[in-house]
Amino acid sequence: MNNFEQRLKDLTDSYKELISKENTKSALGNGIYSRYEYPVLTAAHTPLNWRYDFDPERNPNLLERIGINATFNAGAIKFQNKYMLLVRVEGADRKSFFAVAESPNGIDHFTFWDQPVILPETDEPDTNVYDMRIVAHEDGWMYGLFCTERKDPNAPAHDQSMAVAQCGIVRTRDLKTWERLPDLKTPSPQQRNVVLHPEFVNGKYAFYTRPQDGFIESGTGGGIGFGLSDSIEHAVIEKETIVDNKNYHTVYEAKNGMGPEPLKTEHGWLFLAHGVRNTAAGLRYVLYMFMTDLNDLTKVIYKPAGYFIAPEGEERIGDVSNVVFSNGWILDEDGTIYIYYASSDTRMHVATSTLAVLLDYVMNTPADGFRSAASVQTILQNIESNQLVQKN
Ligand code: M1P
Repeated sequence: MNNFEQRLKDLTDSYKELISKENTKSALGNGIYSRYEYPVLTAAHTPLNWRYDFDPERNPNLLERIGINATFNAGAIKFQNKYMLLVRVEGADRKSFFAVAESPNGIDHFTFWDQPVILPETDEPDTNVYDMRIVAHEDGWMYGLFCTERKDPNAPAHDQSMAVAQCGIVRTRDLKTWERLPDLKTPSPQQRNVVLHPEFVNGKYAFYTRPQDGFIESGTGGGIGFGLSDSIEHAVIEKETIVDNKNYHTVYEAKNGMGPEPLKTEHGWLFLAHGVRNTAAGLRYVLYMFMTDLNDLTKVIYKPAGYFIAPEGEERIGDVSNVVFSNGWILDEDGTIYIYYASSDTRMHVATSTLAVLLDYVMNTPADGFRSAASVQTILQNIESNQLVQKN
């Protein structure tokens, strides 16, 4: 075997071993969800065919010609009985694109489809696209809402990072062919983390938004907003109502944003979101949960204090360290919930729970008292009720 053939064999063997690795639940957790030992997707999971030119004449040293940097922030949907992730794949050139990876069981054996999603563009080409939320709407389509980023036309020549983020919209019936619709229009100068509500509300399409003034800073905006549009083909929101605001001295002090689409339960709509606070080490992103009223989507009725998932162990390290981010989850017929989350803008993980357990968590975890003394009171009450339990 010559060097080319040997290297090809080594690459292929190592790729096959990676994608056939079984995932196992991590040891005793907090009872609310279980983490898994391995990430479900990394850059190394992307097909060799995307990265290598296999022609020995053109690529005698079998070099990687197209580098992939990360696989993260994936939308999720169950389709044709498979667990599908709409993955944000980021190349070494920093450009993100979408690709479908499927698994038979939701926790391992995730395999990318042969080619990335071919995303149609509007008249204004996207510079970068990322973080798709894929939602099966009651109108029969699957919609993908994502962030489309373009250079700010008002940026001075010395500033090459000023950008405008808006919400792009595509729809599909098979995850293969995608129809691009015009970008969402809202009163806010910038939008990220926009999610489509799965049902009509008063006969209109309902969106969760995240109004923000600048590309990174939410400024006077921030908070998870809500708005209605008559049409999805020309989606326009005239008025955004804040459902869940950023708040001083909480894990969502600097900004927050929607995760995946909310899940309908008998008690209310269940939400997973991310909260951001600033630290000396930079921004820290965690996930938190809340529930809104079944009939009034803008009314929060339960909200546990603090975070639901925070970065742990190797999750803390990556391209943008100290970040967990989720824009996809799947509720199975048996009540299992697969929460797909990315760590540090680098790789994808899964955590599993059940609807019953998450309802217990959201409805029975103490709310934030917003002061240290209130937190101590909550612990004292717990100690007192435990003493009663131990006496009986
Ligand atoms: O780097 C962390 C995250 O930052 C942004 O999220 P947000 O708009 O809430 O600040 C997004 O770019 C997201 O993709 C990224 O994971």
